Amino acid sequence: MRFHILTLFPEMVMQGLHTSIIGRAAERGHISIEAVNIRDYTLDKHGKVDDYTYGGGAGMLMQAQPVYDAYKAVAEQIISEKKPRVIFVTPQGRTFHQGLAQELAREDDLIFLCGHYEGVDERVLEEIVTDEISIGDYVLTGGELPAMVMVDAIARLVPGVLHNTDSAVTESFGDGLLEYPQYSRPEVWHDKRVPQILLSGDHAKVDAWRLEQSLVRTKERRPDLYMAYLERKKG
Ligand code: 9D3
Repeated sequence: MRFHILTLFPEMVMQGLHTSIIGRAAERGHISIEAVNIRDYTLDKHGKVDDYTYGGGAGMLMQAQPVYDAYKAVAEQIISEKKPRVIFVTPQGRTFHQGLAQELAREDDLIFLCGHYEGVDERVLEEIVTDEISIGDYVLTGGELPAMVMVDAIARLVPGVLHNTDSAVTESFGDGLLEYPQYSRPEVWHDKRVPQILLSGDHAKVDAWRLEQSLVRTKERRPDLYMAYLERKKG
């Protein structure tokens, strides 16, 4: 999988991602990450990439030309036959979730467009964007952190990125349930004992206890996930 991120802050994106487990996977060649500076593609002699909005109103808008030319430069380098999905990260998009991460992890290339200022000229979005995605209902200062969140969630699902191959499947959200509580040494800490069943050595009983804990937690904390789990079990 090759990630291409169109942004005004390429160093922020590269620093964040290369310091994580995802950076190690990039070094090992399972994925590649490039951040393309949209400003490098402006035709404005002062390096300007924004302008006032027609119709008035506060704030500046990212102009179509530099965004389009940055996209073109990336698209021309792509070796895959398949047309790449172009994800505009925006509060107006549908909300990112694990199922979408799984779907996107099957692509050869993904292009992310990070907006800034008050937004991006609609005309270039119409021409290049295939998906508009948000990471949730809160206001951030730019699309870089959302793009990094999505790259992290998608990259760890690419085969070979995580060493423990089944950890990506059995964790929270893999089966739609929250995780059970976990304990390590010592057996007693601050007068709190590790649940006795975990010391029993009876793996079947341990598995049953963990499933029950997952169910109780999910029902209490995430009734939405619990209902979906019950629906799936009914089939
Ligand atoms: C309050 C400002 N808004 C109205 C003028 C527009 C606005 C533009 C750009 C609000 C936030 C942003 C920056 N955020 C993103 O680009 C973004 C985002 C987010 O803020 N929250 C959750 N997901 C995403 S994806 C991209």
